[in-house]
Amino acid sequence: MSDVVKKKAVDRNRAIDPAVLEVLSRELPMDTAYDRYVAQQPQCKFGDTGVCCRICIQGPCRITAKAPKGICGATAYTIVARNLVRSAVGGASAHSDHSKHILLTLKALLDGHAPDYKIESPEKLKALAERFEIPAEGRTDLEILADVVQLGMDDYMRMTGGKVKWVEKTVTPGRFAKFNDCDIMPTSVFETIASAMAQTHMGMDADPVNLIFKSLEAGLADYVGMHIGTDLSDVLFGIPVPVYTEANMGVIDPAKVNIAVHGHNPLLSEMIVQAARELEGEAKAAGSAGIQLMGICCTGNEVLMRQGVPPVTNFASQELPIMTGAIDAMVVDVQCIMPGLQAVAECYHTRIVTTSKNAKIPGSHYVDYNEEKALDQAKEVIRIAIDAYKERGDAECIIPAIKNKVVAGFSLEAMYSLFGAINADAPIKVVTEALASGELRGVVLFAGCNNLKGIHDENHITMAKELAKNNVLLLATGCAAGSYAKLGMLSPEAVDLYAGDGLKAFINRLNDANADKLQGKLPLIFHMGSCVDNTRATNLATAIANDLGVDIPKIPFAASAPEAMSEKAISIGLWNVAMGLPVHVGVVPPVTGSELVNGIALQVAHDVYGGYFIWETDGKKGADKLLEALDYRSWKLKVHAQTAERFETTASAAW
Ligand code: BF8
Ligand code: SF4
Repeated sequence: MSDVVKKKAVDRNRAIDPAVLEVLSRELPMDTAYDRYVAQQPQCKFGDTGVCCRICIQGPCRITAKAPKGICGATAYTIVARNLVRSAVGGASAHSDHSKHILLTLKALLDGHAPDYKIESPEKLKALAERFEIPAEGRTDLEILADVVQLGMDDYMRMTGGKVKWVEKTVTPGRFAKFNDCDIMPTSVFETIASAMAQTHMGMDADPVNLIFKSLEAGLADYVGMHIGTDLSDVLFGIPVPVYTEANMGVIDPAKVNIAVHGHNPLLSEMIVQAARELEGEAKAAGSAGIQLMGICCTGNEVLMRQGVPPVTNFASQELPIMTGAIDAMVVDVQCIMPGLQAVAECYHTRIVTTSKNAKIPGSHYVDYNEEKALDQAKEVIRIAIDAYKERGDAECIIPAIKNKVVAGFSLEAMYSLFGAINADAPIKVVTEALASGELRGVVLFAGCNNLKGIHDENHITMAKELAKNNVLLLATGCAAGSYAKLGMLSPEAVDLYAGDGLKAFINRLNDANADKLQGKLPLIFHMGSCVDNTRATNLATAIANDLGVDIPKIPFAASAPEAMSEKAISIGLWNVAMGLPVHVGVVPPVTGSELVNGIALQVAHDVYGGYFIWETDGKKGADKLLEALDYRSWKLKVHAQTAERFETTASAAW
């Protein structure tokens, strides 16, 4: 092996997942994200710190000591803040576009144009009716649904005369007042997206503080989009309940037709699950042992938590399953789909099937997804995979024999059901009492992506082990959940291996109380779903705060995106800060080029919202900083509670 090849092989070893490392250790026919990361080094410092402006085509203007202003006179703080707003808008647009499709599918269902879909969960529909004070008594599900869909459409399209209901009805009274006081409540999702783009046009807002408030408004628009997506997906496909399965590349079965579903939107992938069951016979007639479905990224999370489909890998390694030679089709919908997939697939017999008119890849097979013929299209996709399987014939497949047990599907309703087995009258008290007694040191949500600026999966795993050892109740969504699934952290065995005594006692109490309901024991980390489902965790924080009679900034609850990558992670981070949570990010985002903007994110936000960002790239240090934040809140909570008791007053609203 030449020196050049040797150096490359070492450099691209940026992962801790043994299945990923096994594939990367081979001589591969095509580059992967790991190679391209190396090829991109060194990355541009102006972009990296946020001081590159390309908003008008006099630019790019880059801020340096020698040239501290853009051609128009914009300084670093304006440029950094404007870029931040536009990233938040990118995230909010992605989530809300996803959820808009769910909303429109329900509208089509009401209009009789979505024959393959139905209301899978009338109980979720009724819960939404109750939340929004929509009359349910004596009305059919479709009548109630019509009102819920209208409410969702209003929250997307209102131009004036009110603010988004999905925020008003799902946050604490304190948060609602705060968002109104700061004037960051969106009128509607589309209004915020349009006005934020206008506000950041050349020659518009130059005030960094005003821009940062707009980024938080964009964050709340993101929250609305996500929340609608979660709620309506539950109505359409069911509320997730615990499922037991496996994850990682060992789930690929060379004897079967292997189909990976990838992206975010469950509309088609749910149909593919159904079609796969119906076409099992055709797959067998083609000489295979059947159909093996598997998931990648958040579509993977969606079909994992509702259908038990095993996740094969997460974001950074999405190209590698194809390199086993055994993937017959990879069906993609929207978001986080690397364009590089097609070039890899072309080295094999694998078909990349794109299915969304706003996410096409040159050279891929395109199916123009349409809710009127969804099931037929899902069957078309499966037949494409069966044809590819036939083409595969006896070609060699090299599959890492690595898979781990997974327990997933912990919607908030599923969590309440677990808690309810201990305290049927007030399920949330199972958590708040464990927090008050010190059995649990806090609650942390792990969300977000992979980012090859770090070692793939390393921060996710390091931080989770550290926090579990310190008795923090752990929740996960998105590709964080993907890391935990494939590396064995969503298994009951991980409780014995990594949980501290308090966390172990807490989980075991739930195990004992729910033994008759569960197929097995509970996992170390509770998988709450895809990225769009982050609001499930926030709803838990809201319930904890309401139960304790305080606002969210007082509770020992935090969020972390140990390997954040996408604009969606930025918008999620922003609304989590506005919600009052400490938010750790394991990759430094492009805001450090302005001390003022960076200072607001790290410190000033705390004074206004009680939430703030922590940038820390080292996983162990990141975990320590979160523990410190949780402990500070627990200590203050105790002081507040004691003071309130002693002076017979309500807990103070300040933090
Ligand atoms: O929405 S976690 S890499 S797949 S952006 Fe993408 Fe990030 Fe994964 Fe899910 Ni979320
Ligand atoms: Fe340069 Fe101003 Fe144009 Fe940005 S908006 S590219 S800083 S001239």
